[in-house]
Amino acid sequence: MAQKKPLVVVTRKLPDAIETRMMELFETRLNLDDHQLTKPELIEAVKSADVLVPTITDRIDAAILSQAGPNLKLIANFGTGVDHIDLATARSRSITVTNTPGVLTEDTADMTMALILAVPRRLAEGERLMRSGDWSGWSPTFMLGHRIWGKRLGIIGMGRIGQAVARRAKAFGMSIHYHNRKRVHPDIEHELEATYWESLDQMLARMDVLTIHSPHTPATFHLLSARRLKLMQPHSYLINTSRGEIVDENALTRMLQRKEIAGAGLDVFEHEPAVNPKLLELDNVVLLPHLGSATLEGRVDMGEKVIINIKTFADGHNPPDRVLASML
Ligand code: 8YV
Repeated sequence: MAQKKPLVVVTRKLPDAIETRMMELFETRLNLDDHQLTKPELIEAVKSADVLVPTITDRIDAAILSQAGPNLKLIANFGTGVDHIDLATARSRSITVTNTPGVLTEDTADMTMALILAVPRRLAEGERLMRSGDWSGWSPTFMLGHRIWGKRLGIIGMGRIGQAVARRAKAFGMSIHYHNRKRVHPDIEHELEATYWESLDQMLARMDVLTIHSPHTPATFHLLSARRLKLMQPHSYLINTSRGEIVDENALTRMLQRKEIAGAGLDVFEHEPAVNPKLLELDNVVLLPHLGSATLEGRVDMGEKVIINIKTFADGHNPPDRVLASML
């Protein structure tokens, strides 16, 4: 007898190829106009779905999960970070959670490298000047930035994305330093010629550029607190393509305003999509609207992973990308 197809509720618009395939495989409910689901809509989704496919824009907290219907057995997140999902409550309700690791590593590392170049070389500032029509011409001391070749890059979080950034930065002549909960394998340290800093505080005080690649967990919330940010040198830059909550955005903004650090490249914000309005007034920052993994190829790969996770689960097997709270 043919198995009943699971009802899969997708909260945001996904690439066409992914939505088409999902509709072939599952009973799929799409979000055609791509609006962010309201709380009542999210509750209605968890009440009826067998599988929920959320994204970072959906807060799947205990209150939402307490409304889940008996059929909801899988949350197949479209994205790697799962800080918007209450994993403990999901587990207590026997709901499996999966994510999409690996496929957005290179795209996110590319965007990080773009910011590592853009901020010290004043790329966005120069572009704004050109569009303003106010460029009066070249001069030897005009709009000087800073060289990145030969500088020290401090990577906070040396997982897949941190290592992919390190490879790129090494090719640009930067020396690689990192802080991680665990020291990485000696072969990786050797390949990247990377120096491990057990003490984040000590690393912060000695780097020219810092870049964050940790997940957002209770342990990393405001990891870069006002106190830690103050350890950075005045000529140094901060890049963040991970999660805004890891940095105290108000403290960072104050330091940028006072030129206590030289600049920042931010793709993520503490209260997305809101941005501290004072950041918008500053020239020494490059701000991007969470574009780290925003390539068509990456989003299709993420969708493929979601499909594989759902299909494997529906066929009665353990999906490949299960997220366990203990992994974070
Ligand atoms: C995605 C991300 O855009 O996968 C992640 O963790 O931060 C992003 O690159 C987003 O999370 C999709 O839900």
